[in-house]
Amino acid sequence: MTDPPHVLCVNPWIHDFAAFDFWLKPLGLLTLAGMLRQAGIRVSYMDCLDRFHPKETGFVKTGWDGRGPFRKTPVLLSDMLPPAASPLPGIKKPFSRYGILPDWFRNDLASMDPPDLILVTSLMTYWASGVTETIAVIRSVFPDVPVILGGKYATLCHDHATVFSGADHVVPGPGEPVLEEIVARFTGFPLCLDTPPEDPPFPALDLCSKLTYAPVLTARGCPFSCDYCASSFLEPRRVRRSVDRVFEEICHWHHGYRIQNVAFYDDALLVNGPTHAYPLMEKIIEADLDLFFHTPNALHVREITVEAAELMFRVGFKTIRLGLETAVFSKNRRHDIKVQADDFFKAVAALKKAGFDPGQIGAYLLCGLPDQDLDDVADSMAFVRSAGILPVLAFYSPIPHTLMWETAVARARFDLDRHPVFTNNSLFPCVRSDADRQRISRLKNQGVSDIVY
Ligand code: B12
Repeated sequence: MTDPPHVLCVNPWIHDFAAFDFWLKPLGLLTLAGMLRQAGIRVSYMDCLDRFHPKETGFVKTGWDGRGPFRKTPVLLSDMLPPAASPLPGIKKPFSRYGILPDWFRNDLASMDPPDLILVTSLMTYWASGVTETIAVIRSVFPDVPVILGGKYATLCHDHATVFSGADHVVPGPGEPVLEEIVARFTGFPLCLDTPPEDPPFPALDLCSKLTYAPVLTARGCPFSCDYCASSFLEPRRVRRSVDRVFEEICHWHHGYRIQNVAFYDDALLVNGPTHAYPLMEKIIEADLDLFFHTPNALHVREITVEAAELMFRVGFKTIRLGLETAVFSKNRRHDIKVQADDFFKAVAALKKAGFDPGQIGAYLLCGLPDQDLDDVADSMAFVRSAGILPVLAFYSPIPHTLMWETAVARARFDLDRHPVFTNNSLFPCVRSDADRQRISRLKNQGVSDIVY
């Protein structure tokens, strides 16, 4: 092929027991779309999670912070899984497809100019069946167009995705280094990208039908290797973007698209703050931009100095989430050794002194770990409350390629290897007793939930 190909990028449906647009955008796929577009490729985008689809009537609700609920269609879990996942354990929770209706998607595909190549992303591993359903609909409209799958499910469950997703090719890891090769192999077009890896074009968020917030990454990767987390497997190298470029990107969405809410997707936003996040915040304060910032991913407690807290308050951070994990400091911490009680109190004091209202500050606590004593969770919640801020429970989801995976598989109440859905955190897969699961539900009601289950 000599003419540049037409590439369709697709964000698949979510299949889950609950889901919410918790500042959830396929940033990686849209970054690849931005790179292709910059290289002169025609790029289309279809978002199965579009809350603002033209066929949507009277449903669209959006909070002041840009978040909102997805359309929800109940489906049967058993219909959504391949036979290999059977027999299903007795899961009673209602299961749903989140996003636009399949007919809308099918019609949108059928009425578009046929693409030469289709790139599908994947976010949470346990949304795997949503990916399979999305690819099946794509196939029904474009049986001969190559479908390439990438993203988190493709990376963390590569073998499973290769067998069950229905894609022609499943690509693990970051897409940037393999994009030229994929386009050449599946379309014959000799794509030439000349973007430096640390400075790709802005993600093509403008392809979304409506933008109510912008996700922004200041760096990729995390310097810590907590044993429940896949970050060091997914992003083995920490790569920081230039402060000027991140500032330019924030201004681009703010001025060009009237975006006021920015969600940082960083794993470790404040790490090396004095040479990275601080100068960025100073630039934004100096430019007097009227912005609200959110950190749905935890901030490291030890990085919250008086200076960091003041900058965060002045620049417009609205929701602060601290990564505490547990407050049972006396036991041998299995996860990491990031935080001690003193660090935590110092961080909370710095945030309050800077002007944050205690209601804006929450601390994530892990709940549902293999062999976890739930008294520890209850004690940790009390500890967080004693500092005058909110306990936010983060329910454990076992992730392949993490240090904790083997233990989770051994302790789980389901066969986790059979299908990623069994790792879904709302099933509390590693909490074996009914009484403990009921207790978790009670604890959940006493804390704050960031994600609506
Ligand atoms: C930002 C983030 C979030 C954001 C939004 C995430 C999003 N857009 O999906 C928020 C804050 C909402 C979030 C929430 C949660 N998260 Co989170 N999150 C992340 C984080 C830190 C970065 C993800 C990201 O955007 N990376 C940057 C972009 C550029 O990467 P990317 O999208 O993967 O794309 C690249 C490649 O995958 C590839 N690629 C992508 N698509 C395609 C397509 C093709 C064709 C190709 C070739 C390549 C390709 O190329 C891209 C560019 O390099 C990751 C950790 C990490 N370091 O990855 C955890 C992570 C994804 N989250 C995780 C978890 C557990 C959660 C929570 C469940 C936490 C909790 N207990 O509450 C919630 C659940 C959310 C929900 N149910 O709605 C887990 C995933 C677990 C899983 N089973 O899959 C991760 C891996 C962290 C961990 N603990 O290990 N998260």
